[in-house]
Amino acid sequence: MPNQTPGDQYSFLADPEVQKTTTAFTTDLQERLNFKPPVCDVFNSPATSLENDPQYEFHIHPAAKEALPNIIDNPVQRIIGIDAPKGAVPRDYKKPRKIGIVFSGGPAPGGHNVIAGLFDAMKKANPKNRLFGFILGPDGILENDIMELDKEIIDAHRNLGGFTMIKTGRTKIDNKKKMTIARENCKKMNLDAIVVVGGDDSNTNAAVLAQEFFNDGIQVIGVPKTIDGDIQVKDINGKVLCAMSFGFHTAARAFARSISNLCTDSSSDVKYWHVCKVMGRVASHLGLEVALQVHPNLCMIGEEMADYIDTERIRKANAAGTIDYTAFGMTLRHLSRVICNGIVRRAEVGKNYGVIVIPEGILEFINEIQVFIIKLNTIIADYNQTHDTDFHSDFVTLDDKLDYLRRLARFSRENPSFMVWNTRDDDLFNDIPAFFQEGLLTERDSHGNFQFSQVDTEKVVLGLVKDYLKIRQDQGRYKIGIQPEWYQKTLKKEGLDPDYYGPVLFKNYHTKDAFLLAKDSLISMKTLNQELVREKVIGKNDDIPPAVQKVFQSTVPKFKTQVHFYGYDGRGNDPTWFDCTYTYNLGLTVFSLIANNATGQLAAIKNLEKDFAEWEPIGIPIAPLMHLEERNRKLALVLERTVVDIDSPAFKVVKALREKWLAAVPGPDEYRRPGPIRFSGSSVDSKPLILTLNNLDKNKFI
Ligand code: FBP
Repeated sequence: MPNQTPGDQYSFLADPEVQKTTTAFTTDLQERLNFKPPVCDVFNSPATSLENDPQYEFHIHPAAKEALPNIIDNPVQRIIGIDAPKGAVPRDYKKPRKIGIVFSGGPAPGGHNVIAGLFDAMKKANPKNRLFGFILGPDGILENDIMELDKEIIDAHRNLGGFTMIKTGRTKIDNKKKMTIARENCKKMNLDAIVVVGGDDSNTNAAVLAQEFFNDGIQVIGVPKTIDGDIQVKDINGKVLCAMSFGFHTAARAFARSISNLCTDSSSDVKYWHVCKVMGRVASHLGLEVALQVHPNLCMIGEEMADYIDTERIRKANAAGTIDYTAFGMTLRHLSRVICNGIVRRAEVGKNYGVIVIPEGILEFINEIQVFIIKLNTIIADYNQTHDTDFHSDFVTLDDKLDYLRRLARFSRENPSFMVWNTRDDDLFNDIPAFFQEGLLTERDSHGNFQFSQVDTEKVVLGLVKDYLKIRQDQGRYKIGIQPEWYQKTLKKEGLDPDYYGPVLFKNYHTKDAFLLAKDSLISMKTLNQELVREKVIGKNDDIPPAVQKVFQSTVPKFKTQVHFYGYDGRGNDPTWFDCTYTYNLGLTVFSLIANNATGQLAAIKNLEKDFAEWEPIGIPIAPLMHLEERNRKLALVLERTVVDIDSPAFKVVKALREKWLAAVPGPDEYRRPGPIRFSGSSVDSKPLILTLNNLDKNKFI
């Protein structure tokens, strides 16, 4: 067009309606930013102090006592309000402070509110207090990459998901050199305290830093973050101190909402099995919560697999006077059988569709995979140690890695004392699909953890399921059940007598009201033809009537799947009311701990499982929660992760309802619609369902 400048070309963007429609500052966003989470009553006081709560007991590991002497005897501390007039707030409490905060590990909804709560409490105590964020996780501490967090940036992130304000990272400050750099940088900045918002490994790091910085007077406070829900704290008598890490509720609600939509879609076009892998590196808490929220047809819980005992195998072994070690814990093959049985049973009532929930970390609980993971962890760590280089840089392709393993297997033949990788391991490993081999050989994270999110767990399980379904189909033991009315209608439409063909086609033709099941022997048009001729229903040279062909074809299952991964999307979700309020109060708790000179404590809110009015901010000592675990081939002191307790009410409820949710009976499915994440109003979904169930009287669940 003549005489048109590039600016003119887009002049329509100045139109107020276009601007209103395209602004990123939506009404929903404004509402979120303006939301003020309620605060626990103690925080309405002008200041707070700490009170020891001696009712809790911990089993203290001697290694923790030795490594963390200055913080091992920390008590559980309750935060209480001081009703002093403003001027009478203790001087120490309101002295000017500089505090640094770092996000560590995967994002979890609510992190920004920890910062907002801390900032508001700091400013309330003394407007001169200053807050700094380390950029990109612990790397920010090591590289002195830090930014001051002022009201403007904090206000722009209130109640929003992600860790976008200061980002995050997975670096660990795990050796003397890094520790010295961290100390120097914190001192250079004159920091009074640092706050580590992280999961089990990061809070382990927080405890180590608290010990290291103890004599420097730099306090360290941890905050329980992870969507995986595996930071839950109880004392040795089972008294709950922290029922759930933050971020879990939002992620579970987000996953459940999407999976519920799949249930609706799947039961509408009735042709797909949707296989949904749900995040959670090891523990299946997210899978369990999603199951309770959605009522999928099948849901696997890793912890249950580890506990599985094959009584039939044990019986056979006893009879033979031997011990069958494979009878303990579920094998991959057995897992695929359990899934297949569900699929086959639904097919028999005409339901050739459904939804399966598989936790990301399920393979961790499968015996044979666990063995591979441990062996490969050892091999990789040994290689790195011996060669002072990196296994993954030296063996770039899968073939290179397999070749190295083969050499180890050969070595073991010549040196029987080398047992880490023998020829049997090598043969078994070579039997599994290449993508899974690759997954098992992926780089471990900086904490030495196997990265389950990098493995196509669902593909591994599905591959086996498909193979077994094919076997059952070939044996004639996987059929789609036919509605009797439809059968009658289809044959009559062609002028055929249903009762003439029925007994030849179906094994249960005369069972009243049952879905009709084709005989096992009918597995192809050819076998159908043979059967009809043998039973003299058609002549040798006759064609099978089209209506009979149509009926037969409808009994042949097509196992069509759609695979989904629910992880990063839920992790980035804007927090629910529960997580917004939880994290804001965690931020306030962090400041109370710091202002009252605590260090080596985990900020927490007790009674999360109860109504908000009963929530109680506390500090939990981190050191007594540590135990020894093998990491990178060495025993390391780490914060103990909580996995799903298969004796818990929540698990027992899922177990008891599984058969109902499978819905392998005529009639509708049992799906539950958890609805969208709402920011107001109260419902049973306002907090994790597992918290509500696990808070019920356990005696009812025996
Ligand atoms: P955190 O324990 O650090 O909170 O991370 C949990 C998690 O979201 C897991 O569920 C998942 O396996 C893992 O992070 C994915 O890690 P990455 O972000 O490095 O891919």
